[in-house]
Amino acid sequence: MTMHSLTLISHPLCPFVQRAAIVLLEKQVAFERINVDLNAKPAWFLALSPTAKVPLLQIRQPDGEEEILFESMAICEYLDETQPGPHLYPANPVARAKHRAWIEFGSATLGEAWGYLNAKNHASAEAKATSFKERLVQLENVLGHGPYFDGETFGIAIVVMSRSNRTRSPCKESAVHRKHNSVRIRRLFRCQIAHRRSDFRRRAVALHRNRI
Ligand SMILES: N[C@@H](CCC(=O)N[C@@H](CS)C(=O)NCC(=O)O)C(=O)O
Repeated sequence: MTMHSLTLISHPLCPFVQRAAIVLLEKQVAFERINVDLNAKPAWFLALSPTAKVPLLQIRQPDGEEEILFESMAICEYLDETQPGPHLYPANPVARAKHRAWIEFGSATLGEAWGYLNAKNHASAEAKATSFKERLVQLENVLGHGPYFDGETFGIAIVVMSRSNRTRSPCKESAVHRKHNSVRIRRLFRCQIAHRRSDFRRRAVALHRNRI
């Protein structure tokens, strides 16, 4: 294993960043974290990020060579392939393809939650909430007895699905409405993935300690 250093260029609330951070923690890989102000993106960040989005993973080799990766799932796959520890994708190609497909589904579900929290009017909020809830039911069904996507095995798909529950409302609407929204989001997720078993709670505590 090459002795490179890893820096996760982040934002504290970003669920896409949290995916990469969970994989790093799960694999027990040391990394640094730099938070970027997404409301005032620094020039160095814009120069590194083709999409102007977090996360970025900066990989520094001992010889000074540096690589930058963007897109959370590309980062997670790179980490899974290069870092020691249990693999977070299944070895079986069919199972792996299913994981990737449900990861896409999980990302789109996150988009619905975001759309709900940022809805400009009641009608679109309701439409987003409905489709969000339908997707949660689908996720709940595919999880079966859990606690993870593949039963007892912790994997990348559950990482992606579970991070949506940290979504918070940005400040587009009044404080009261925001509070109402975030209570509703929590309620929507209550039956979901995050606290299924004590093992997941242990991981949640580790995440909290690492402030991701
Ligand atoms: N598809 C990207 C999405 C990343 C993303 O949307 N990041 C948000 C923060 S959660 C961001 O950086 N937004 C800044 C912007 O859109 O200006 C990924 O998976 O990495």
